[in-house]
Amino acid sequence: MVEGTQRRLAAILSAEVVGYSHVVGVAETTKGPTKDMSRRTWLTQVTAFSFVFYALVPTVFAQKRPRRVVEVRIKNRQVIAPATAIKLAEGDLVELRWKSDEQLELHLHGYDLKLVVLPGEPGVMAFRAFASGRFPITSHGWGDGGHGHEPLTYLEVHPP
Ligand SMILES: [Cu+2]
Repeated sequence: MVEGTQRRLAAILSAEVVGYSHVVGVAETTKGPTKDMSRRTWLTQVTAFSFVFYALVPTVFAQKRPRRVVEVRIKNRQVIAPATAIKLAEGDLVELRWKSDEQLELHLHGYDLKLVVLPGEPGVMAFRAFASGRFPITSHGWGDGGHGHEPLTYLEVHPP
């Protein structure tokens, strides 16, 4: 009974390791117990290998691009920070955090994102910079009305 369970466990574990070693490139562990290695020692190694594999998974995913956060401040109908265009790299995960002393409706051209920002209530535009280029960001209205369409600033997405 116990023997059977152990055999099943070993079968499951070795099947897992065959799959994982294919990915990781470790062939040694998949051969099963050698003559001078007990089944228990082999099982221990296989289990340890599985743990190592799972421990590595978050590291692999962590190598993706980090989220870029840019604080943008508007005062007297002008972008005062950042002083120049908002510069990003293509593929960046972006979060533009807007603060304004006056209500306005923002329009990020190209990406075609719109956002109403109220004074004292920061607004967020979150997106992936999938397209490179120089995109104007305009206001579609200040306060309760008024339709300005002069670029407030530009979003510059640089190719990799
Ligand atoms: Cu517009």
